[in-house]
Amino acid sequence: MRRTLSWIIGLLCVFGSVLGATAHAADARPNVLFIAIDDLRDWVGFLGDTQTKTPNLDRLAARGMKFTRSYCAAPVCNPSRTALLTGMRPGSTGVYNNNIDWREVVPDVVTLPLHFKQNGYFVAGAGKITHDSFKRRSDWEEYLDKAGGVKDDVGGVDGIRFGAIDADDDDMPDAKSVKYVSEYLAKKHDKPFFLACGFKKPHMPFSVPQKYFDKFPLDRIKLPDVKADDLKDIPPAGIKMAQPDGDHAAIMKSGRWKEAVQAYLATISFMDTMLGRLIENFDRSPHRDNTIIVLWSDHGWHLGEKEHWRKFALWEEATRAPLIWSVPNLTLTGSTCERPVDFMHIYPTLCDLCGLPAPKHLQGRSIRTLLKDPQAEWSQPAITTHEFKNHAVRTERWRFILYANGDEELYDHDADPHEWTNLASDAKLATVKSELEKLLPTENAPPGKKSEAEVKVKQKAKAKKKSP
Ligand SMILES: [Ca+2]
Ligand SMILES: [Ca+2]
Repeated sequence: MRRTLSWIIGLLCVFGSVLGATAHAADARPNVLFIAIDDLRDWVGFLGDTQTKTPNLDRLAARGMKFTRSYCAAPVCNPSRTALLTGMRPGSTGVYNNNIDWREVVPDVVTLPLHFKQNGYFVAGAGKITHDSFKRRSDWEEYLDKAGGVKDDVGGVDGIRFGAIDADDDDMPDAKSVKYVSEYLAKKHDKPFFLACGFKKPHMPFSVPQKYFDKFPLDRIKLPDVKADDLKDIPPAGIKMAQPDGDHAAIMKSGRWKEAVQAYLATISFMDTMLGRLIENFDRSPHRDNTIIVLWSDHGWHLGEKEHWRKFALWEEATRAPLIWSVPNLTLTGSTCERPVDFMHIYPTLCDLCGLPAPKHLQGRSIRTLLKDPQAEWSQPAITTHEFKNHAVRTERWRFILYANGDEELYDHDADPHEWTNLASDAKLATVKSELEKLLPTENAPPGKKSEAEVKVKQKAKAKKKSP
């Protein structure tokens, strides 16, 4: 009898501790602060740019791990964000541009925030996380839907919009997003959270209060390094992406290149200031020691390199985008990882770090080993896709671009960090090229149906431009 009793008590104890451990483990899961930035290229101090002013990004990079070779999956807002948030590449979904509604193409996909919600996290966000036209509110428990705004389209050169505005920091949508997220951070919570803060700047218009322009006097602005005949060795498919007769021709004609560069720098500085507010509030919060921070920008930006402006291309300027990870008890302070990564890793890595199962449809891999040891073995390249069947692959040394029509570009970053000399026709590099080609995605889904709402928005904008 006594033995039976002690056996029962023993069993109860085991049961109790299992239950207790489960409850305890659930409580101990880390929170996630997910920070998305719109159109921020590699003009940040922590990647070596000396003209930009990004003290807060630099400080955040210094507390965790910065990546020197981080690339978007697509150099356009909607396909980049769709790939990151669904875990599927553009070639798998057919979401190649801003006019394709991912919600219609992959309606049942479990996105990153939805996955966290389904696994017991409180999931909330503010600002731009998905492309603005294609929000899916049901993925979130709470979302700051309307951050309001100021009239900020004050001029520019054709499609390149920039100019100082008469506004206070607090009037800007990014300030409202930061406030919303900070208020959540200030409180204690029963459940772990996944909290997203999507900055809208430095996306165009490059329009922020005058004080940010004043930090960059026009007579001291340094234009990007460009090679005058850089397009000479670029095949027709590349020229078509560069569109030298478009934005660049207009900027050159206007004589306002330096002003545009100044405005982009001012807009980055504004965004950095807002990030500073967020991190300051985070550090004061009760969550600072148990929260993973991941910060990424959805793609890069050209400001005249290859006579190209904006994103929409497969070169370094359009595809390289800042990436920072800060993971408690994992990333070393001030560490740097030089392995090439694209943003397909973010979804599986967050699952891995938070103890969530990784959904089967995810195409990237967790980078936990790199977060622990930035020099760890890593065989994956970074891959970027722009429009149907145009791909770029980036390894530590090379960039290889293969366009849908078979045109090619090959750059050796050891010798040519600006990608000025296309080596694709160099017979000595034929093997290098074919090895790189093997790394490209083989799946090339036809483009998804264009969203009617987006087509209408475009038509309206066109009509507006034509009328005086
Ligand atoms: Ca963007
Ligand atoms: Ca060239």
